[in-house]
Amino acid sequence: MLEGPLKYELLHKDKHSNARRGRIYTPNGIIETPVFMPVGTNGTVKALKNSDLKDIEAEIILGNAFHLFLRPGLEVLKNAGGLHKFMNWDRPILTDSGGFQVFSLRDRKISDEGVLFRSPLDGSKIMMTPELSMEIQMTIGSNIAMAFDECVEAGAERKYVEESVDRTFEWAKRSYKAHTKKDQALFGIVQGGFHEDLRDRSLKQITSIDFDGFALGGLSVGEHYSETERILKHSGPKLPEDKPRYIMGIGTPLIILMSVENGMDMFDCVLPTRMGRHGTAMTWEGKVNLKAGKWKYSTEPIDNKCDCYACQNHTRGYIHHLIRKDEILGKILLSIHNLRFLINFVKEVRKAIEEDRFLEFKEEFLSNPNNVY
Ligand code: PRF
Ligand code: ZN
Repeated sequence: MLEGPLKYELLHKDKHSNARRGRIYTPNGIIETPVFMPVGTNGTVKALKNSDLKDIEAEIILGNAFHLFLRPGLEVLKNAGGLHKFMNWDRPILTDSGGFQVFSLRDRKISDEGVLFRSPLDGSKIMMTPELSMEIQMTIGSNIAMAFDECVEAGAERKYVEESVDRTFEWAKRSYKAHTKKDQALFGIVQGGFHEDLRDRSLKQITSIDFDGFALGGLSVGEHYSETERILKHSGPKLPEDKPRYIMGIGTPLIILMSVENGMDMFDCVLPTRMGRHGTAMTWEGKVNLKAGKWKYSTEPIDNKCDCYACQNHTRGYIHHLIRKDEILGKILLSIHNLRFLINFVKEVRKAIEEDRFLEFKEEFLSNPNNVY
C-alpha cells in the first residue's frame, strides 16, 4: 500500500553509466521510469483526446499553474473538484509552478517577494508568489506539484545567477511551508545557470529540504547542447538517489539520452506536439518534414517501426496532403505519432538499462546523424 503521495522504487542501475530504471507509485497509478511526460499546459495535451493519450500509453501528463490560474481560474477548478475531474483524466498529473512562464513575460518585475506581472488577459497586476503558486497547485490537485523557482536565461551574468540561486532557495522554503496538501507530492528545483559552483550551491540548498523529488531547472534555455550536457554530468549524479529526478522542459531524443546517462528519470517537452502541428514527424531515422513535396505520392507510413494510430492507418502522402491543406487531422495524426514515438523511444531506453546496454543503445541510435537534434 502507498503511504503518502508518492513512492520511488529504484529497480536497476545500468552497470556502465548512471542510467537507472525505476518506478513511481502515486494514488492515480504507477509510472515506470525513465518516463516521457506529454505537456498539457491548459488541461489538454494539444490535439489529443484522453482516449488517444491512453492509446499511446501516456503514464503522466503535465499541467501548468500559471496558465490554469489565468484560465479557467481557481473558482472553476475548485468547483470541478480539481483538474483530474475537470478534464476527466484519472492517471497522474504533474503541474509546473508557473515560475518559468511568468519569467518569459516581457512586462514583469522580480523581487524577493515574488514576480509582479500584468495579466495577459486584462492587463491587471498580479503578484505570483511561492504561496500563490502552492494555492493554485493544491486547487488543481495534481499528484506532483513543483516549487516556485527562478529560471534565468542562458546569457545571464554570474552575479545575477548567484542572487537568483539564493532567491530560489528562499522561495523553495516558502513553497515547502505553504504546501499543506498531504496527498500531493512536492518537488524542489535546482538552478544555478551554467556555473558548476552555483549548481552545487543550489543543489545543496534545495536538497536540504525534505522534498519528494528533485528537478534540474534552467537547462535547455537556448544554450548549445554541449553546455546542457556539462551541467547534467556535473549535477545529475549528485541528486539524492532515493527520490525521482526530473529535468524540466527537455524532449529531443539526444538530450533525453544525455539525461538518462546522468541519472535523470523524468522529461517533458512541448516539442513533439509543437513539431507535429507544424508538419514535422520524429522517427527512428530522424526528423521528417512531411510538408516537403517529395512525400506527395508516398504510400509509406510515417515510420514503419511505429505502432501508433497514424502509422497503422495512414500514409505519408495522405498526411502531406492534410498538412498542405492545413487540415486539423494532419496536426492530430502527427501529434499522436510524435508522442508515441517518444514514449516508445523511452521504452527502448528502459529495456536497454535493464540489460546493462544503455551506452550501446545510445551509440547505436546516435550513430545516425539524423537522430542528433
Ligand atoms: N523551472 C520551471 N519550469 C521549467 C523550467 C525551469 O527552470 C524549464 C527550463 N528548461 C522548463 N520548465 N519551474
Ligand atoms: Zn506512428
